[in-house]
Amino acid sequence: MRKLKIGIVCYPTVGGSGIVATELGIQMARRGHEIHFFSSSTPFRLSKRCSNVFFHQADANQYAVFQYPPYSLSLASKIAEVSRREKLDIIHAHYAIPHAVCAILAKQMVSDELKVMTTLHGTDITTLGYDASLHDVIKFGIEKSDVVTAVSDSLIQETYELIDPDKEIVRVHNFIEESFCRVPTNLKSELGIPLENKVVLHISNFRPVKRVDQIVRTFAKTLEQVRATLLLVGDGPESSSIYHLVKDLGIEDSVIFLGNQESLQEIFSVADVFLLLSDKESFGLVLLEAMACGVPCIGTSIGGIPEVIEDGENGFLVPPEDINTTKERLVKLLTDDALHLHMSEKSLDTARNRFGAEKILGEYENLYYNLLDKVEIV
Ligand code: GMT
Repeated sequence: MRKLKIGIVCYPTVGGSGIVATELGIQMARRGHEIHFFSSSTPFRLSKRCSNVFFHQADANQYAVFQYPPYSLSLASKIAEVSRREKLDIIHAHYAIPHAVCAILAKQMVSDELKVMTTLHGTDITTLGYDASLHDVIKFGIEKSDVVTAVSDSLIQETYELIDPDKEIVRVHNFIEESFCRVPTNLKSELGIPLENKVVLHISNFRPVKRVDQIVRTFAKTLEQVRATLLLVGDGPESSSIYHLVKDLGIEDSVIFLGNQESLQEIFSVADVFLLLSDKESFGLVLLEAMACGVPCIGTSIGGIPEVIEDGENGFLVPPEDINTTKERLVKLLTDDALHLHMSEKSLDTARNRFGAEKILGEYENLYYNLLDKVEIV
């Protein structure tokens, strides 16, 4: 089969959609395809040089006449220029706006032969989709893409409910690489966590939707029954209020704020349980990362989380806002060693067998080739 030339458009910052797009590109390059990333700066996780991988930066033009620099136009122009010069086959846009729309514009500038695949990640629908002023442009981005995927069945359903596009949407779950696994580490003693303490972990961008307040409140109640430390990783709009909540609850000695971190495998490797109590979550890539390190998860039974956590098998699902049930499940998992071992093994199995990179990359690769069906494949 002919190797493909694929453009990947994504956000560069720490965040699920950018991470998935970057890992996908790197893995496709390892499969021999030529990958061209388009973003406003080098995507987080694309730090090392990889063969077959190119990066094209789109800069917003700063002219006095523009009250707001038109980044989307610069991005579309960059995609068109590189697609023409490098003869790209496909542009794979991650996130509906502006990326899908920029890719469609670039296609119109270049040729109909250039195919556009769009992957919906979550907030592009579940948050922006509620904004009436963006509804039509999101719908346009979906309908004019040659193929559209979404990272969970739940997100597909929500897209039809909110946007009602006249377009088939294919589910391609997020994936985790084999190499993402538990590693030996001294982190627990480095952080001064007593060895007998259990470690509860949460990682996110600290946006309101992540409900980090619920995590802190649940943990405070758990401390009445279990000796434990809460590790909070990430940074975002809620960070300060969470810090104040921890103080108000008088649990500062049991909570460690690590901010944004790069070596996540080490952090997962000291955790006993991972908590994700979001209000909205189309998938929860971080759950897969935890599971791949053998860490059972407790998550809210919303969005795509139930497609990852099987209640009572590889973790627990809890109703949103139900701190008592969440605390009960957390205490059980932290104190019942046999249950913990069972769920840890099931978590590893879920990460490797249901969401392993090989399987999911194959699904993307098939979609790429199907898209180019009419193009001669040699
Ligand atoms: O809110 C985030 O976690 C960031 C957001 C993004 O767009 O980068 O993540 C979304 O995409 C991830 C990758 O597909 C999913 O795992 C997250 O569940 C999804 N976030 C939400 O739906 C809130």
